[in-house]
Amino acid sequence: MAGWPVSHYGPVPRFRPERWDLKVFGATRQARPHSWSWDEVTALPRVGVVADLHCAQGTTSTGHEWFGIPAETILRLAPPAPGVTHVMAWAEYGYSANLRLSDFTAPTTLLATHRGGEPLTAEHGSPLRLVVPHLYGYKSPKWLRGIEYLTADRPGFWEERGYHLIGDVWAGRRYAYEDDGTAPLPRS
Ligand SMILES: Nc1nc2c(c(=O)[nH]1)N[C@H]1C(S)=C(S)[C@@H](COP(=O)(O)O)O[C@H]1N2
Ligand SMILES: [Mo]
Repeated sequence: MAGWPVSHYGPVPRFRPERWDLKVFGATRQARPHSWSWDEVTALPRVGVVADLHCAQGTTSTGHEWFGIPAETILRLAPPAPGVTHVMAWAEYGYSANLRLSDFTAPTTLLATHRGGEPLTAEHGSPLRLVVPHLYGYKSPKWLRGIEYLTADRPGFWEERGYHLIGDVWAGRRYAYEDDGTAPLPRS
């Protein structure tokens, strides 16, 4: 798609609906995992959010009309245990991104199925990707498959490699070393 660069690590997975599920696991209130089939996911109410996508490596693409399930809905359907402070969003092939619970439940955080009125393309995360507009792109996993509830923060894929644990666009924090001291320094 013109004006929308593709950026990710590793191959683009193939979507097989019959083998696909979305799992919520970790510290759930009922101490058991929840899972949804693709049909169940697409039966959930969806909303639109217009937002830009800021890659921490410099490219910004603007004005995406995302359409998807508010992340808050997932929290309501699969409530977290009282001590949950963060989530790890898991994608195909083990890609992951940690988020504060408050970033995950922000009103503009979506589990997106569409962009610009069309289903997501494979390169951009089909069938489902997380969109967290106020954080850098590495916090918006494409090919989303799971949400793990955490009772303590833990670095995800890029965060383990020196990227910032929170990744706030407006604070300009891309790397752990740009921090104010609330996150560990990158390992060398
Ligand atoms: N599964 C997965 N999701 C990912 C990535 C990745 O490597 N793997 N890269 C992230 C990064 S760094 C960015 S900037 C955005 C880019 O999204 P786009 O290719 O749709 O523009 O995807 C994010 N989601
Ligand atoms: Mo990125």
